[in-house]
Amino acid sequence: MRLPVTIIILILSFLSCKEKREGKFEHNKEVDLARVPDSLELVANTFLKGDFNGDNIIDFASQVKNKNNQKNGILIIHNSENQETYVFGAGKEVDNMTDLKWIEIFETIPKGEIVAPELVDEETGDLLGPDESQNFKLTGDGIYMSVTETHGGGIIFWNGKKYQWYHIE
Ligand SMILES: [Ca+2]
Repeated sequence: MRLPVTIIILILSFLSCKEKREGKFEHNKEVDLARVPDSLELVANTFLKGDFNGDNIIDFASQVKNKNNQKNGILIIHNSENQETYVFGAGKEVDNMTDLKWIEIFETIPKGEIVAPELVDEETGDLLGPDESQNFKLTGDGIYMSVTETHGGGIIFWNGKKYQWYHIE
């Protein structure tokens, strides 16, 4: 009795595999790293998985180094049909920085958390605490980065249309 059941299960799983393979795009598939721009190389052991754009499909992020200018940054690749890629730093400006070589802590912040940027006194440069008027409840997982010693850093998060940066202390 066991054998026929096993065979049926095998046939069913074969059929479902076939369906997926013929489908236009497999959402369970890993992001295709051939999408990494030629100018960038991935920094080892800095990969992050998370649903950064909030569509319930796990995306890819990593620290990267630009081979042309040696500047570091962040690469995000959406696990979607078009595998959209986004680069911050590595020569591209984000919050007046083009090099994110200072990152030591690099991790995800779960969607649903509320984030706010640090309020900085424009004249004195004093840190005044989180600006709660800009509170944002993350709709996708955020990417948090900072320097270990000073805790200065930021968050990159999807605001529904594009990625946004908040300075965090
Ligand atoms: Ca996603």
